[in-house]
Amino acid sequence: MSGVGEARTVYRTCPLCEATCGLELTVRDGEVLRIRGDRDDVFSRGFICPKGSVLGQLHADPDRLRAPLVRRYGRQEEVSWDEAWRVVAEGLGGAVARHGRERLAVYLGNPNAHNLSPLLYNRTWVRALRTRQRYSASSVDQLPKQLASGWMFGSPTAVAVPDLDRTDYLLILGANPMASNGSLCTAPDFPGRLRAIRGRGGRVVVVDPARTRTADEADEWVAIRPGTDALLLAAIVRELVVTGRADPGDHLRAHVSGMDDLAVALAPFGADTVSAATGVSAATIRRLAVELAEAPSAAVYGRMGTTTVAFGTTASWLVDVLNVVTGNLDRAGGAMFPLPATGGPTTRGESGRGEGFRTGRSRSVVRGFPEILGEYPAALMAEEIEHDGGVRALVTVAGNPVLSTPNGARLSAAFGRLDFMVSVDPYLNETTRHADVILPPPSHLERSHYDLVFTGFSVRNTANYSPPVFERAEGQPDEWEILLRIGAIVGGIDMEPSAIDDAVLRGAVESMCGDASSPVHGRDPGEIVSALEPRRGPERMLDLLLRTGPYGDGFGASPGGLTLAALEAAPHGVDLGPLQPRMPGMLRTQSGTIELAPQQLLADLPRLRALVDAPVPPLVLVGRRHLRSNNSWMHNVASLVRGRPRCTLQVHPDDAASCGVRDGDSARVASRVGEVVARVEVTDAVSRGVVSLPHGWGHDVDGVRLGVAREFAGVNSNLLTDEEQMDPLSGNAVLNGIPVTVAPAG
Ligand SMILES: Nc1nc2c(c(=O)[nH]1)N[C@H]1C(S)=C(S)[C@@H](COP(=O)(O)OP(=O)(O)OC[C@H]3O[C@@H](n4cnc5c(=O)[nH]c(N)nc54)[C@H](O)[C@@H]3O)O[C@H]1N2
Ligand SMILES: Nc1nc2c(c(=O)[nH]1)N[C@H]1C(S)=C(S)[C@@H](COP(=O)(O)OP(=O)(O)OC[C@H]3O[C@@H](n4cnc5c(=O)[nH]c(N)nc54)[C@H](O)[C@@H]3O)O[C@H]1N2
Ligand code: SF4
Ligand SMILES: [Mo]
Repeated sequence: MSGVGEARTVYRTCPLCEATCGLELTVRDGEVLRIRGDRDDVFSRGFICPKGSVLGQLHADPDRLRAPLVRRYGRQEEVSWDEAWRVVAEGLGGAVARHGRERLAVYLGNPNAHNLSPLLYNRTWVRALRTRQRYSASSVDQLPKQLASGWMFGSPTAVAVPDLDRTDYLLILGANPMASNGSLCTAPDFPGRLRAIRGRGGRVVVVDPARTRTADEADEWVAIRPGTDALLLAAIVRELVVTGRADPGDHLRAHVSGMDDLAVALAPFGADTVSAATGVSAATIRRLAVELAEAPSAAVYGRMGTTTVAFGTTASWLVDVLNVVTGNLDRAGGAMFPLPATGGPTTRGESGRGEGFRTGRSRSVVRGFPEILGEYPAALMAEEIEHDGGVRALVTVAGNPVLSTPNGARLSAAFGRLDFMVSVDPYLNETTRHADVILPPPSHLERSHYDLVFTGFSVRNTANYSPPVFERAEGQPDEWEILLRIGAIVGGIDMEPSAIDDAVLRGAVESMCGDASSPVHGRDPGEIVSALEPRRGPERMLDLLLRTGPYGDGFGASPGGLTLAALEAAPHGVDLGPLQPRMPGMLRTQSGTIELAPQQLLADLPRLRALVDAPVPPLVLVGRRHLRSNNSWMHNVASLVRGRPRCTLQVHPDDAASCGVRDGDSARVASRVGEVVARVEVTDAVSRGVVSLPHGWGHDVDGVRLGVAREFAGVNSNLLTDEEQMDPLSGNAVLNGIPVTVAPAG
């Protein structure tokens, strides 16, 4: 450690969103003096957004918990770690002993995906709980995309991303990367990469019910009625089929199955048929089909607006069908598959074929909904708690479902009735206020970082490791140690986290040594374990994955290959080059083909056809994001929330007039499940019949410890979203297109 007063410069990947920007931090004595974009970062080249520069404020936030809290007589009080563990053992262990494991639930929130500890150890500790009551933010987000990918390509991790830096034509549906910086498409400086498409003569088209900043930057904005993208996409695909333009291309033709079935199944979705329901003219639909077919290269990219709707899986499937039938899947400038340095399900095992993707190994108790990816939909959590014999104990890790999942009021009430709840979280917020024990993780600057997830969704293959900036405070365990200890307590495993880590590592090495596709196949596991000395914890696991990954040194098999040591010596990251074609080797379907017409999706098409004639609600609610906000949990940083209020209800001028509300008024917004009073912003940036409210707000509830956020409280849009509304294929919540009424408040 440097002496008093000495400033030092360190480099670090931002852990806040999927863009994974490189940051340059100037720090002194446990304090951050300045953060700016790292100009030498191999991927982000100096780009930074306003959130990336507040890691110092988050670290120093007096409301950030630095010691565990235990509820005593209705109040959460600071206690020592030893005391907290005693209460967890008694409370959680006791609840499981009394009620059984199936009445213990787990909810994993979004920051898990940005954090090495849970990414490497969730499987271990969650499995030790031996409960099927598992939930996560996936089912209020990207789950439909993963399900569609699972059925088409055989693996839910096989998500095609637009090859942003080389494409000539980008069709964006339901994403606003100018605010979100991109999702399932890791691209630091997404704005710059978008402008570059147009700069090189390409074209960008945005399909969105709102004229977003991204739509403003595009060549064309196509206003669509919320929830109808699947119809639009089906009509574009059908148009290509009937005009004889549908062709996967020379590179892919032999690896595609189901073209004929697809053509028959989409026959009912003519451009004229879907036009009124989507609000997109038949001429526009036909033109988009021609443009996509004729562009030298093109990529179709769908995000939140296409997944968090009643046809989320169908729309996600059709996005990739469109990429295939325009000949753009798996080729430069099209939609491609990254090859992450740590490998994954599509790099291991037999090449080009697999077991396919299965769901439904268990069913939720109340609605009998099938498990997908080992989880039930987050929208079912309340009902699974409320019934007799329901969930009695809960562990949340890095999640705030009261603000992020539908019908937050019902869920909050259900949480209040639990026997015991543990939250691993740095804040006492709308969700964790229900916890009997809150276990705080180290700050984002006290832990190491590597993007295990987002390198799998990245527009360029790169690898970048960041060591902790600051040492953890005395007594503060690392997050993986917290998680493994919870698993051990509930699982009745009498082992320290370090010993569990040893066992998990040993198991992983043994399985690799027995896997014919691994570079260490046939080697002595003991030799590999020794070669990883003296590393422990996430670093040791990461080194193992890197060295056995597609660019790895294979523990000597490929001298000069990637290791964690090589990344430690490269603080600005290692560039592994542009995306490369990966078909057909990455397929894991049973057929060994890209399945264009999965049975489950075809069987559901009559429901989509019925949407054509369904009554149209006069006013529906959609969500939006703002660059200075990040889901629910960064509103306690003053520099991000000051200024113009951001939690406003955007209303089209015509709708404002017919509802009798004016700009700046308070309006009562009501849905089937609840109501909120929000400040009105009249703007023609939303289409007629659509109102928009951001999520993640509503911090003025009793018992939260968020001094700043409380002042800029806003309202919780998930008091309006409806837990009964879901995509029936994936169980994903419908967060866009909620029927609402708007009236002057009071
Ligand atoms: N600044 C900031 N960045 C973030 C986040 C954040 O909260 N703030 N959150 C991060 C997370 S967790 C995620 S998943 C990503 C999400 O990243 P994006 O997917 O880019 O998310 P949004 O900005 O919500 O954009 C969704 C868009 O869909 C539109 N929309 C709504 N309904 C429909 C519809 O039916 N059809 C179509 N075509 N469009 C529709 C909305 O108007 C909105 O413009 O952002 C990440 N980045
Ligand atoms: N209406 C509507 N609802 C939405 C959305 C929408 O567009 N509209 N978007 C959805 C999407 S895409 C997502 S991803 C979800 C997010 O849903 P959640 O993941 O449930 O919610 P977040 O707001 O991300 O809450 C993150 C929690 O993690 C804590 N945290 C932050 N960093 C760490 C860490 O390093 N370790 C630990 N242990 N905890 C940490 C924070 O304090 C906070 O409590 O919201 C969804 N909800
Ligand atoms: S765009 Fe995302 S990764 Fe980059 S600085 Fe902002 S929050 Fe961090
Ligand atoms: Mo998300």
